[in-house]
Amino acid sequence: MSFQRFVRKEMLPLKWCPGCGLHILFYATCEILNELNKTNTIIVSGIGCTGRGAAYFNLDSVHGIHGRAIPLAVGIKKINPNLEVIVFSGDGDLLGIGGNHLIHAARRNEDITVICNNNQVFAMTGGQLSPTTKRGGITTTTPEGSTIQSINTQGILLSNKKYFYARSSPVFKEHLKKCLKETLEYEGFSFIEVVSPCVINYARKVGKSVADTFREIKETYKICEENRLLKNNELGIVKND
Ligand SMILES: Cc1ncc(C[n+]2csc(CCOP(=O)(O)OP(=O)(O)O)c2C)c(N)n1
Repeated sequence: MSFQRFVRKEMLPLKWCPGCGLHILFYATCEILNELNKTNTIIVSGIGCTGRGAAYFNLDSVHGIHGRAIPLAVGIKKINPNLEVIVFSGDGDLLGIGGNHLIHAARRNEDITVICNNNQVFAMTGGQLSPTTKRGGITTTTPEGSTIQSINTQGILLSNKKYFYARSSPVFKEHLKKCLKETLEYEGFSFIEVVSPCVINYARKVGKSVADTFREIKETYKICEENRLLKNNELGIVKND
Protein backbone atom coordinates (compact mmCIF):
# COMPACT_ATOMS: atom_id res chain seq x y z
CA MET A 1 0.00 0.00 0.00
CA SER A 2 1.22 3.45 -0.76
CA PHE A 3 1.18 6.59 1.40
CA GLN A 4 -0.89 8.10 -1.39
CA ARG A 5 -4.02 6.50 0.04
CA PHE A 6 -3.80 9.20 2.75
CA VAL A 7 -3.74 12.07 0.21
CA ARG A 8 -7.10 13.52 -0.85
CA LYS A 9 -6.43 13.53 -4.58
CA GLU A 10 -9.13 16.02 -5.52
CA MET A 11 -7.31 18.67 -3.45
CA LEU A 12 -4.11 18.45 -5.52
CA PRO A 13 -2.14 20.58 -6.15
CA LEU A 14 -1.86 21.53 -2.48
CA LYS A 15 -2.35 25.25 -1.99
CA TRP A 16 0.76 25.86 0.07
CA CYS A 17 3.48 28.15 -1.29
CA PRO A 18 6.33 26.56 -3.26
CA GLY A 19 9.16 25.84 -0.81
CA CYS A 20 6.94 25.81 2.28
CA GLY A 21 7.98 23.17 4.82
CA LEU A 22 4.36 22.02 5.04
CA HIS A 23 4.67 19.99 1.84
CA ILE A 24 7.36 17.77 3.37
CA LEU A 25 5.58 17.61 6.73
CA PHE A 26 2.30 16.62 5.09
CA TYR A 27 3.80 13.86 2.94
CA ALA A 28 6.00 12.58 5.79
CA THR A 29 2.86 12.33 7.96
CA CYS A 30 1.08 10.41 5.15
CA GLU A 31 4.06 8.05 4.93
CA ILE A 32 3.94 7.30 8.65
CA LEU A 33 0.16 6.91 8.68
CA ASN A 34 0.63 4.39 5.88
CA GLU A 35 3.46 2.57 7.66
CA LEU A 36 1.40 2.28 10.84
CA ASN A 37 -1.79 1.58 8.86
CA LYS A 38 -3.63 4.28 10.80
CA THR A 39 -6.80 4.39 8.75
CA ASN A 40 -9.00 4.76 11.83
CA THR A 41 -7.84 8.34 12.24
CA ILE A 42 -9.35 11.80 12.28
CA ILE A 43 -7.44 15.02 11.63
CA VAL A 44 -8.39 18.18 13.52
CA SER A 45 -7.01 21.61 12.76
CA GLY A 46 -7.48 25.23 13.71
CA ILE A 47 -7.12 28.07 11.23
CA GLY A 48 -3.97 28.98 9.32
CA CYS A 49 -1.86 27.68 6.44
CA THR A 50 -1.15 24.54 8.48
CA GLY A 51 -4.85 24.17 9.25
CA ARG A 52 -5.50 23.61 5.56
CA GLY A 53 -3.95 20.20 6.12
CA ALA A 54 -7.28 19.01 7.52
CA ALA A 55 -8.67 19.13 3.99
CA TYR A 56 -5.66 17.47 2.38
CA PHE A 57 -5.59 14.18 4.30
CA ASN A 58 -7.86 11.50 2.87
CA LEU A 59 -9.38 10.92 6.29
CA ASP A 60 -12.30 12.26 8.27
CA SER A 61 -11.38 15.73 9.43
CA VAL A 62 -12.56 18.85 11.20
CA HIS A 63 -11.23 22.24 10.11
CA GLY A 64 -12.17 23.98 13.34
CA ILE A 65 -11.94 27.55 14.54
CA HIS A 66 -8.76 29.41 15.37
CA GLY A 67 -7.14 28.19 18.60
CA ARG A 68 -9.72 25.50 19.34
CA ALA A 69 -8.26 22.44 17.63
CA ILE A 70 -7.23 20.81 20.91
CA PRO A 71 -10.59 21.02 22.73
CA LEU A 72 -12.29 19.75 19.56
CA ALA A 73 -9.84 16.85 19.40
CA VAL A 74 -10.28 16.04 23.10
CA GLY A 75 -14.07 15.98 22.70
CA ILE A 76 -13.84 13.69 19.68
CA LYS A 77 -11.53 11.31 21.54
CA LYS A 78 -13.84 11.21 24.58
CA ILE A 79 -16.79 9.93 22.58
CA ASN A 80 -14.72 7.79 20.16
CA PRO A 81 -11.95 6.31 22.33
CA ASN A 82 -10.92 3.87 19.60
CA LEU A 83 -10.28 6.61 17.09
CA GLU A 84 -6.75 7.96 16.56
CA VAL A 85 -7.09 11.73 16.96
CA ILE A 86 -4.43 13.96 15.43
CA VAL A 87 -4.26 17.73 15.67
CA PHE A 88 -2.42 19.31 12.72
CA SER A 89 -2.04 23.05 13.23
CA GLY A 90 0.26 26.05 13.42
CA ASP A 91 2.27 27.62 16.23
CA GLY A 92 0.03 30.69 16.40
CA ASP A 93 -3.04 28.51 16.64
CA LEU A 94 -1.67 26.08 19.25
CA LEU A 95 0.70 28.22 21.30
CA GLY A 96 -0.91 31.66 20.97
CA ILE A 97 -4.70 31.82 20.97
CA GLY A 98 -4.95 28.11 21.82
CA GLY A 99 -2.14 28.06 24.38
CA ASN A 100 -4.38 27.55 27.39
CA HIS A 101 -5.94 24.45 25.86
CA LEU A 102 -2.50 23.03 25.17
CA ILE A 103 -1.38 23.51 28.78
CA HIS A 104 -4.37 21.70 30.21
CA ALA A 105 -4.72 18.93 27.64
CA ALA A 106 -1.05 18.08 28.26
CA ARG A 107 -1.50 18.26 32.04
CA ARG A 108 -4.53 15.98 31.87
CA ASN A 109 -2.58 13.66 29.57
CA GLU A 110 -5.40 13.54 27.03
CA ASP A 111 -4.76 10.71 24.57
CA ILE A 112 -4.31 12.77 21.41
CA THR A 113 -1.36 13.56 19.12
CA VAL A 114 -0.49 17.16 18.30
CA ILE A 115 1.60 18.03 15.24
CA CYS A 116 2.59 21.68 15.47
CA ASN A 117 4.08 23.33 12.38
CA ASN A 118 6.32 26.03 13.84
CA ASN A 119 7.12 28.50 11.05
CA GLN A 120 7.74 31.33 13.55
CA VAL A 121 5.00 33.61 12.18
CA PHE A 122 1.27 33.90 11.54
CA ALA A 123 1.80 32.88 7.94
CA MET A 124 -1.73 32.86 6.60
CA THR A 125 -2.47 36.43 7.65
CA GLY A 126 0.73 37.83 6.15
CA GLY A 127 3.61 37.06 8.49
CA GLN A 128 2.91 38.74 11.83
CA LEU A 129 4.83 38.04 15.06
CA SER A 130 3.83 34.74 16.67
CA PRO A 131 4.72 33.28 20.08
CA THR A 132 7.60 31.36 18.49
CA THR A 133 9.20 34.29 16.64
CA LYS A 134 12.78 34.49 17.85
CA ARG A 135 14.15 37.66 19.43
CA GLY A 136 15.33 39.85 16.57
CA GLY A 137 12.87 38.30 14.09
CA ILE A 138 11.73 40.82 11.47
CA THR A 139 8.01 40.34 10.83
CA THR A 140 5.25 42.58 9.50
CA THR A 141 4.43 43.65 13.07
CA THR A 142 8.06 43.90 14.24
CA PRO A 143 9.81 45.67 11.33
CA GLU A 144 12.73 46.61 13.62
CA GLY A 145 13.07 43.05 14.95
CA SER A 146 11.21 41.44 17.85
CA THR A 147 12.41 42.40 21.32
CA ILE A 148 10.35 39.67 23.00
CA GLN A 149 11.61 36.22 23.98
CA SER A 150 9.96 33.31 22.19
CA ILE A 151 7.76 30.80 23.99
CA ASN A 152 9.43 27.78 25.61
CA THR A 153 7.18 24.99 24.29
CA GLN A 154 9.38 22.22 25.60
CA GLY A 155 9.41 23.87 29.04
CA ILE A 156 5.61 24.04 29.13
CA LEU A 157 5.22 20.36 28.28
CA LEU A 158 8.01 19.19 30.57
CA SER A 159 6.43 20.98 33.52
CA ASN A 160 4.16 17.91 33.77
CA LYS A 161 5.24 14.63 35.39
CA LYS A 162 4.39 12.58 32.31
CA TYR A 163 5.25 14.09 28.97
CA PHE A 164 6.20 13.41 25.37
CA TYR A 165 7.80 16.19 23.37
CA ALA A 166 9.56 15.80 20.02
CA ARG A 167 11.25 18.45 17.91
CA SER A 168 12.21 17.94 14.29
CA SER A 169 12.15 19.68 10.93
CA PRO A 170 11.24 18.99 7.30
CA VAL A 171 14.86 19.87 6.55
CA PHE A 172 15.81 16.60 8.32
CA LYS A 173 13.19 14.40 6.68
CA GLU A 174 14.36 10.99 7.95
CA HIS A 175 14.57 12.34 11.48
CA LEU A 176 11.14 13.93 11.06
CA LYS A 177 9.65 10.59 10.03
CA LYS A 178 11.25 8.80 12.97
CA CYS A 179 9.87 11.41 15.37
CA LEU A 180 6.41 11.40 13.77
CA LYS A 181 6.31 7.63 14.13
CA GLU A 182 7.16 7.72 17.83
CA THR A 183 4.78 10.61 18.41
CA LEU A 184 1.92 8.73 16.76
CA GLU A 185 2.71 5.50 18.57
CA TYR A 186 2.85 7.12 22.00
CA GLU A 187 -0.04 6.38 24.35
CA GLY A 188 -1.15 9.58 26.03
CA PHE A 189 -0.62 13.19 25.11
CA SER A 190 2.15 13.54 22.55
CA PHE A 191 3.38 16.72 20.93
CA ILE A 192 5.78 17.24 18.04
CA GLU A 193 7.10 20.69 17.19
CA VAL A 194 8.19 20.88 13.56
CA VAL A 195 10.61 23.72 12.86
CA SER A 196 9.57 24.64 9.37
CA PRO A 197 10.47 27.28 6.80
CA CYS A 198 7.88 29.89 5.81
CA VAL A 199 9.34 31.11 2.59
CA ILE A 200 6.88 33.69 1.29
CA ASN A 201 5.54 35.43 4.39
CA TYR A 202 8.69 35.39 6.47
CA ALA A 203 11.98 34.56 4.79
CA ARG A 204 11.41 36.32 1.47
CA LYS A 205 10.45 39.54 3.25
CA VAL A 206 13.98 39.72 4.65
CA GLY A 207 15.59 38.77 1.34
CA LYS A 208 16.08 35.04 1.95
CA SER A 209 15.45 32.35 -0.67
CA VAL A 210 14.08 28.84 -0.15
CA ALA A 211 17.64 27.50 -0.27
CA ASP A 212 18.77 30.06 2.35
CA THR A 213 16.04 29.04 4.79
CA PHE A 214 16.71 25.32 4.39
CA ARG A 215 20.45 25.88 4.76
CA GLU A 216 19.93 28.01 7.85
CA ILE A 217 17.90 25.30 9.59
CA LYS A 218 20.37 22.63 8.49
CA GLU A 219 23.31 24.57 9.90
CA THR A 220 21.55 25.61 13.11
CA TYR A 221 20.12 22.31 14.34
CA LYS A 222 21.87 19.17 15.56
CA ILE A 223 20.20 15.83 16.27
CA CYS A 224 20.27 14.66 19.88
CA GLU A 225 19.77 10.91 20.35
CA GLU A 226 19.50 11.02 24.15
CA ASN A 227 16.29 11.35 26.14
CA ARG A 228 17.15 14.62 27.87
CA LEU A 229 16.18 18.30 27.85
CA LEU A 230 16.85 19.58 24.32
CA LYS A 231 18.94 22.68 23.84
CA ASN A 232 17.42 25.40 21.65
CA ASN A 233 19.45 24.21 18.66
CA GLU A 234 18.70 20.51 19.08
CA LEU A 235 16.16 18.15 17.53
CA GLY A 236 15.11 14.99 19.30
CA ILE A 237 12.61 13.30 21.57
CA VAL A 238 12.24 13.85 25.29
CA LYS A 239 9.72 11.81 27.23
CA ASN A 240 8.84 10.57 30.68
CA ASP A 241 6.35 7.75 31.02
C1 LIG B 1 -10.49 34.23 16.43
C2 LIG B 1 -9.61 34.53 15.26
N1 LIG B 1 -8.63 35.44 15.42
C3 LIG B 1 -7.80 35.71 14.39
C4 LIG B 1 -7.96 35.10 13.19
C5 LIG B 1 -7.06 35.44 12.05
N2 LIG B 1 -6.09 34.41 11.81
C6 LIG B 1 -6.27 33.46 10.87
S1 LIG B 1 -4.99 32.39 10.77
C7 LIG B 1 -4.15 33.22 11.98
C8 LIG B 1 -2.78 32.80 12.46
C9 LIG B 1 -2.21 31.67 11.75
O1 LIG B 1 -0.93 31.41 12.26
P1 LIG B 1 -0.50 29.95 12.65
O2 LIG B 1 -1.48 29.32 13.55
O3 LIG B 1 0.90 30.02 13.13
O4 LIG B 1 -0.62 29.15 11.28
P2 LIG B 1 0.19 29.33 9.91
O5 LIG B 1 -0.68 30.14 9.00
O6 LIG B 1 1.49 30.00 10.23
O7 LIG B 1 0.36 27.92 9.44
C10 LIG B 1 -4.88 34.30 12.46
C11 LIG B 1 -4.41 35.23 13.50
C12 LIG B 1 -9.01 34.15 13.06
N3 LIG B 1 -9.21 33.46 11.92
N4 LIG B 1 -9.81 33.89 14.13
